[in-house]
Amino acid sequence: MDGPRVANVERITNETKIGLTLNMDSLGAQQIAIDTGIGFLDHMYHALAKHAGWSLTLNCKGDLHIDDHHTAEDTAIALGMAFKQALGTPKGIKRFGTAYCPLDEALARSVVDISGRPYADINLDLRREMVGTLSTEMIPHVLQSFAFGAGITLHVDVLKGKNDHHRAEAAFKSLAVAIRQAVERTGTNDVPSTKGVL
Ligand SMILES: [Mn+2]
Repeated sequence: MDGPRVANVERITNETKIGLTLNMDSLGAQQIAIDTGIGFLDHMYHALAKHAGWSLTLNCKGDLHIDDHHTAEDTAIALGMAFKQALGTPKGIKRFGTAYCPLDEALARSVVDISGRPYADINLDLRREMVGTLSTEMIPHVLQSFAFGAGITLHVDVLKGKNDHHRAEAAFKSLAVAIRQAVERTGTNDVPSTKGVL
């Protein structure tokens, strides 16, 4: 049995100062503490970590006096970097993951491929300008930035739902469950690619 897949990331720019620790194998003993200064973003990262089976601490001091853009984008990049770092060489994992998650009337679908090729197609169709203090336009951007930081292929579609809080949260939950499936260990040392490398 291999040890837990962990990463520590510190990412400091003139716009944001981020500290992050990730343990992808802590189901049953999860510790999650998120503080980005944007409540709804914290809620989304918490949902992602919880349903992916991660322990995650994420602190960000960002330039929120400007707006939410840098904080939302940079935390997503840092989380993607941590994911990539924790996973290491993608061997002995399932590679693909698909999940549907409902939240009341909302229904979201996420499909991931731990491909090493960053790609994101995100369709949330959010209608409000803001959810809490997070601009809704940043929500698909967060998912895209995570995918690019992680180097994964990600398709997220919200298929139904009238409430934007529900639509967004269902999207993050479905991403979490799809990722949990994709990174699940197969018990082999196989590289899941016909190319022999990912
Ligand atoms: Mn909620």
